Amino acid sequence: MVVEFHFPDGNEKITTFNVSKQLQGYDYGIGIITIIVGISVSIIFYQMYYLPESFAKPAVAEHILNPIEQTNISMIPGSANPDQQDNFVPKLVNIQLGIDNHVIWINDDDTPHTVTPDHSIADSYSGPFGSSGVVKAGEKYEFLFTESHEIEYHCEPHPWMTGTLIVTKQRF
Ligand SMILES: [Cu+2]
Repeated sequence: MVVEFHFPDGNEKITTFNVSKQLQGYDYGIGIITIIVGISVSIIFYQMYYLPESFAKPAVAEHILNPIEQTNISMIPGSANPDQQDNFVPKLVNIQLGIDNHVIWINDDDTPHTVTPDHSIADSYSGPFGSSGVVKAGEKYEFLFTESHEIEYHCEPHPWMTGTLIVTKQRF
C-alpha cells in the first residue's frame, strides 16, 4: 500500500508499508470498536426514528376523530334465543364519517355476546375490527371508523345474531 503524506511546508513523502502489520494490536482494536459503535448508532437510529415513522397512524381529520354523534347498537334481551327475530338492534346501520362514526354496542342481554366480523377487517387508524373477547351483560364494545367500510358481522356463540354496517364519507 502506498500512502502519500502531504506536509504544510510543501514536502511530500511517499511511504510504502504493510497494512496488515499496521492494523495489529491497538489500531485493530480501535477499528473494531469503531465498527461496533457505528452499527449500534445505526440500530438505535433505526428504532427511534425510522420505525415509529413507518408505523405511525395515518393522519385523520379532526371531525372524523371526534364525530358529533355516536351510533348505539343494542344486543337486546333474548338475543341468545335463536327463535327471537331481533338481536343486534338496529340490524343495518348507515354511518357517515364525521357524523356518527363512533359506534358503541351495548349488551342489554343477560348473556355474553361478541361483535365478530364475518371476514376480518381493519381500519387503518383504529386497527382490527371486532371485540377481542365476549362482551359481558351490561358491558359495551366500541369502535371508531375512520374510512369507508362495508361490514357484515355476527356473534360467535350465537351465529344467528347478525348485523351490517355501511360506513361512507359525508354526503354534502
Ligand atoms: Cu351472542
